[in-house]
Amino acid sequence: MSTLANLMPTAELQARDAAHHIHPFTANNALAQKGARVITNAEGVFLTDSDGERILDAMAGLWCVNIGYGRKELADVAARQMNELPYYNTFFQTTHIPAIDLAERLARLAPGNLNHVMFASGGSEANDTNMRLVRTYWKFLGKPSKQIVISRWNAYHGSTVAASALGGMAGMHAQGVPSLAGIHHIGQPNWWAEGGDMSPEDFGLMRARELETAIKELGAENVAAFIAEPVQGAGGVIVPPSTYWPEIQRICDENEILLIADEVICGFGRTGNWFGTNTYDIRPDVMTVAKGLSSGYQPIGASIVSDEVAEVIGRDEFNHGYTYAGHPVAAAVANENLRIMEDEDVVGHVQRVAAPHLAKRWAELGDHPMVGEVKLVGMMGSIALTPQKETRAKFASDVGTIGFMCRERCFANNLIMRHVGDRMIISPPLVIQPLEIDLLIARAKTALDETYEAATKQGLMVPAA
Ligand code: PXG
Repeated sequence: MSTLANLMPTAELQARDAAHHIHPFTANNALAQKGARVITNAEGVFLTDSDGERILDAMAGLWCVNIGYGRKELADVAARQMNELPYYNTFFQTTHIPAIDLAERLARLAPGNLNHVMFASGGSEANDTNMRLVRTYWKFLGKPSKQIVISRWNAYHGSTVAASALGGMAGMHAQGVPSLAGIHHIGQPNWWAEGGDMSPEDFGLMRARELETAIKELGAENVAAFIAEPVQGAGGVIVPPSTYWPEIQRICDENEILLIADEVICGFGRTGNWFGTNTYDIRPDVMTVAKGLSSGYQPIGASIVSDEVAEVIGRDEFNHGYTYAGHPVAAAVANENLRIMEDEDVVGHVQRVAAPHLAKRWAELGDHPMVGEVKLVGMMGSIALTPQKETRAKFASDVGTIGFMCRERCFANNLIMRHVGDRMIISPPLVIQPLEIDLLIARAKTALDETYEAATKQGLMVPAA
């Protein structure tokens, strides 16, 4: 296998990285001391680092490399498109073939009447678009007071100013997010952490009805939309109780509120169907997509909107757009990625092979002494670490202490499994094969055993008071 980058000693690459490169969501000074792991190439579900270690990537990059690494077709399409038309915009009465092809394909794949696509370069940008789009929709309809977008605590909708305000990550709100007027948050359907003595079903209903209460308090005449991920991803793969989505749909329908499904993670097969919207039988007016759209091979995102929303937004000029919206190279690569997904029936592979095998093996982790809740929808899963599963106890140590320890043990065992607080999460490439799933589980068990041993030795297996 050819390697382009690891001609230099790892320590030297790390030193140069530390000297000039600021990493996202990272305490950079601490990382500089330790040195970042240098990833040099990848194939299938495996990454290779600059020391030649092969790492099983159970996060598909950042929830995005759905068809796996090393698909030459995508590189070929990118090169061809670069030679033919490397760039042109679609602002001023022009268009190009990759944007036409991709918009048409997305309209065919997206559920229901979601037939119109506005492009962006990623999920954050697409959610910024959505924020302005739903407000402009109501303005064009003669209801300009409908401006508030309701979201949820512990939601992730991106890192731009609007998207981070829309999201519900406390750590992000604490850092430079202005309190954008017109965003309101309600609780999340996280039964394990917040459900108390309620049954998951009752808790799901209660959390959904917080939307109804919020709409009543704010006035339906002031609310533009509700935005949510079908399954919260970055929040820790929080799978909502079965009662949650039907109730949310009812409330949106009865109150003339647009529903925005943020499918940036759930889209393109992740939940076992083309969209999370299919899995939960949701009828959104707007869908945010990115990540799996191109399997991460190019930066691209989009808002996919209903016939009705598109008609209204088309009544006048919508003063919005990004230079790279529908970039021809990104669009061509996304289109080829989706062609492969369709021709190779990747969603069928998930339904028939990968998800059933992963479900069986992932459930085994529930036998581990420090694993509580075990959740999996299609190919996104989580386990809650706990010092006492019967009581769903949190650890006495700071949130994330044990999760971080476990992630470090995964990393040391050549498995990429993330932690969110004290939950461990996975989202492997959809093309993963059963033997690779077995390896994933074996490494996860080793990492859990090592974490348990260390936590016990350090006296950390203690429930919070
Ligand atoms: N919506 C959702 C649901 C996402 O998961 C975005 C929007 C923003 O997309 P872009 O392409 O602008 O990043 C995301 C992104 C993590 C992590 O730590 C998750 C994301 C991004 C970065 C880190 O799990 N999701």
